[in-house]
Amino acid sequence: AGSISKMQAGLNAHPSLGLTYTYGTAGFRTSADILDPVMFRLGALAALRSRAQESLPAHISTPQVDPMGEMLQASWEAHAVELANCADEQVEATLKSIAEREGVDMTQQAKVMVGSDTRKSSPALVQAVKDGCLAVGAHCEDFGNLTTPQLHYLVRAHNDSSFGEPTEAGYYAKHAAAFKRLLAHANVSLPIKLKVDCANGVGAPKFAALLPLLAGVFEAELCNQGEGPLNEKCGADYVKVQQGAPSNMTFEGDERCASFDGDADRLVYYFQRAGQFCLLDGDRIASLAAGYLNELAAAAGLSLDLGVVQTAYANGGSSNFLQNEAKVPVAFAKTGVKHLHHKALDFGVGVYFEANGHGTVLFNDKALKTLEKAEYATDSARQAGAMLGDFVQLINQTVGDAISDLLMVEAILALKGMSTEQWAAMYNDLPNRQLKVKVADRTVITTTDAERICVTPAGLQDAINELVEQTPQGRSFVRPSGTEDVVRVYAEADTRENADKLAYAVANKVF
Ligand code: NG1
Repeated sequence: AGSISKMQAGLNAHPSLGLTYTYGTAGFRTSADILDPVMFRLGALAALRSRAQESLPAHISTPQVDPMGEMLQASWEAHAVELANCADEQVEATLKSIAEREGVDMTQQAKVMVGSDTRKSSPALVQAVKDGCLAVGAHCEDFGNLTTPQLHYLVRAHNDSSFGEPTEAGYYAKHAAAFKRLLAHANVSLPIKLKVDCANGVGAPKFAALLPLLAGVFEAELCNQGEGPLNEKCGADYVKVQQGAPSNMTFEGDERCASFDGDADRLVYYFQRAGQFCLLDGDRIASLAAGYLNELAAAAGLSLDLGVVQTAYANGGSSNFLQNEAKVPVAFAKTGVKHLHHKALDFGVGVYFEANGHGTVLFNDKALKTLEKAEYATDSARQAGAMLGDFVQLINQTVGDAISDLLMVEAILALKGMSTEQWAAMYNDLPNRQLKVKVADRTVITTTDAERICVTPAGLQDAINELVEQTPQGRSFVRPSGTEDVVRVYAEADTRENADKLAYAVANKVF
């Protein structure tokens, strides 16, 4: 009876608004004003998820996360949708039915870890999650403000002590130590200096908290630290889509700059070349990382089976460079990091990045065993092997992490003695254009082959093919967004003019 009254109290405090919610890419993506009842129910569902894994904590931020710090399993996404959309009177019965279907023992202890960002909506949403946990008798630990990847780290570290100390300080200590061990081998003048646009998000205070641990080795000047609205005219997405600098940031010459996005899971770099803005996106980061980790593996005499996973948005210049020049295998996955993450585990070392800067590098169990058991013939091979081990520590293996990815890029550039200019010269990007098209019902568009081919509506793919054929080095595709009510159009071609022309012509076919 006690738990029933707690549930009823929770439902009274977080009543249904009678709306229908859809699960987008890794979460319910809608206005915070209408998320209160959803977060209450997700609190209860996360407790069940935790119980399903024998008391391993699950966690919630808007993207829901599994106990090993990875994205929520698809079957549980369906449970989340069912629970978010049932009537208040059905919440308890729905939870019970999900528990039965998943074989969850409701008497098991449960723990849910929750984190939030700097938006004003956060405290109320966190309270709703806590009440949801309380309603089903689960313990909820509130970590306060965190970047999304930090919360993934904490969940993983909590469940796997070999991963790191399960505290925010543990996150900083682990990454700073690995970075400094790597930098000890670099022959560059220190400290390394960088300008970082923090998108007015939670990345600003969190990155600032790491910097003292890197004193003397690395310094960053932070911009857009929260003085304006989240992601407004700044942040990784703005910079990538506009192909221009964020506001409130000035830089000169070849000064190296980076942008996080609002929750610090995406990272892009940029600088100026002869007064021209020059973007180094997720494809560049993947190419840099794949090339260097392959060099280290060769120096260590190890065969680690490294490959890159990209999406249809990867610039054709990068795919061509990786496959034909760097001789790295490239696999394609659907948009959304959980698809890339999954595919990356097929490789020993799976480098996955979306062009927008969201990604990481995964070392699968086989590669980790190879590293662990390696016997080295020479000191330099042993050193290369140890450095690979330091990269395993430096890179957040749970999910794309702007802070950890930034340290990886800086370490590689320093170790290679490579300038920003040289990094940009690895290959040339094909000019490209992304457009959003509003349509009455975006679900009429369905795709196949990692979203590169349209299946429906009939005739659309033929129309795209025809336009592409008329365009030198043309490539274009359309797909419904998983996070916004729009259809996205992508086009690339030999010149900016042709890329724009192709994108607008394809967009016209979508209407
Ligand atoms: P949608 O809205 O499905 O295109 C966007 C990004 C994804 C991914 C998700 C989640 C593009 C073209 N799409 O998805 O790559 O990052 O948001 O953040 O950048």
